[in-house]
Amino acid sequence: MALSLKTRFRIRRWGGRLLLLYLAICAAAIVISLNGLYPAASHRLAYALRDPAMDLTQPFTSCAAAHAAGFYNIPSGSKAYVEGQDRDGDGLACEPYSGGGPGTFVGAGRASSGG
Ligand SMILES: [Ca+2]
Repeated sequence: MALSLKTRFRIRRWGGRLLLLYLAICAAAIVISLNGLYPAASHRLAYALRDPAMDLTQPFTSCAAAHAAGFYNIPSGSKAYVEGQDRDGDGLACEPYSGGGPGTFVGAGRASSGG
């Protein structure tokens, strides 16, 4: 059975669209799976997408969001510093809840630890 040139073109065109749809579904499934497995990564990704330079030019909405993204001890000189997120007023916001948290501040070329 010989297909006409027009029919073969249609099949090829729809095949390409189906392939793109299949790839989009696979990408969505991967993102959803990773989001479930690594929620901290999704917070960091969301922040990275909002701020491509990852230099913390904007404050986090809460310390929980900062911690979920792996940021602690945000110094008062940073644009990400929010006075309301510095409970003890020592110039470091979003400190670990109990000494020696796992995260470090990486914005503005500074790193700090402790409270
Ligand atoms: Ca503090």
